[in-house]
Amino acid sequence: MGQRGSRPQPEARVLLLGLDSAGKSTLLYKLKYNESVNTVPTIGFNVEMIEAKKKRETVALTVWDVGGQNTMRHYWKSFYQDTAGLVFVVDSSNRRRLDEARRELDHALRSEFLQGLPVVILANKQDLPEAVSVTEITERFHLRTMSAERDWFVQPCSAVTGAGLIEGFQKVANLLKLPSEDVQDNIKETVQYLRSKSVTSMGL
Ligand SMILES: Nc1nc2c(ncn2[C@@H]2O[C@H](COP(=O)(O)OP(=O)(O)OP(=O)(O)O)[C@@H](O)[C@H]2O)c(=O)[nH]1
Ligand SMILES: [Mg+2]
Repeated sequence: MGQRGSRPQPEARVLLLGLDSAGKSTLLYKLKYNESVNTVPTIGFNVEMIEAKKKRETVALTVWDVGGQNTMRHYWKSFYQDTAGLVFVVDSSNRRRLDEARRELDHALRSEFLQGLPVVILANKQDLPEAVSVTEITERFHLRTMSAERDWFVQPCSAVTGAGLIEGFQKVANLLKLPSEDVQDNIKETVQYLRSKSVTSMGL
C-alpha cells in the first residue's frame, strides 16, 4: 500500500479479550489463515495483522490476542494503550461463566485508556446446540445501559465454521476512530519489528 504518492494504509490496533477458552486464538487463526488450529491456552499473547474495509479505505488491523486465564487478566491493562477498538469474545455455550465474562468486560471498560472506544462482542461457539442467543448476551451483559458511553455490537460467530468472524471484525473497523498519525507510525514500527523477528506470539 501507499504506492505512487497515495496516502499510506491506515493502521489501527484492536485488542481481543475474553475469558480463557472463549475461543480467541482459534478464531484469530481461522480468520487469518482459514485454518482450524488446535490451540493451547495462551500464556502471553498472539498478534496478527488483518485487513478490513472502513468506508472506502482498507485498514490494517493489528490484532492482539491476550491470554484470558485468571493469572493472565492482570496483564490485560498493559495492552490497552493506543487500542482503537475492543473485541470481547464470549463462549456462548457456557452459560455458567457469562457473569464472570461480564464482570471482566466491565472491569476492562473502566480503564481510562478504553473510554469511549467501540466494543464488539463476539458471541462465539454458536455451532453448539446449547449456545445462548445474541438477545440473551445483550441482556446478561446489560449492554443497553452502555449506549451512552460507547458504540457496541454483538456478533454471533463460530471459530470452528468461521461464520460471523469477518462480519465481527468488519464491524469493529467501521466503528473505530483511526488513531493519530503518531500512533499509526508507532503501530507501523511495531509491526515492522515483529515481522523482522518473525514474531507472532510471545510468552509473558
Ligand atoms: N465448538 C466450538 N469450539 C470452539 C470454538 N472456538 C473455540 N473452540 C474451542 O474452545 C477451546 C478454547 O479455544 P482457544 O481459542 O484456545 O481459547 P482462548 O480464548 O484463546 O483461551 P486462552 O488462550 O486460555 O485465553 C478449544 O478447544 C477450541 O477448539 C467454536 O466456535 N466452537
Ligand atoms: Mg488463546
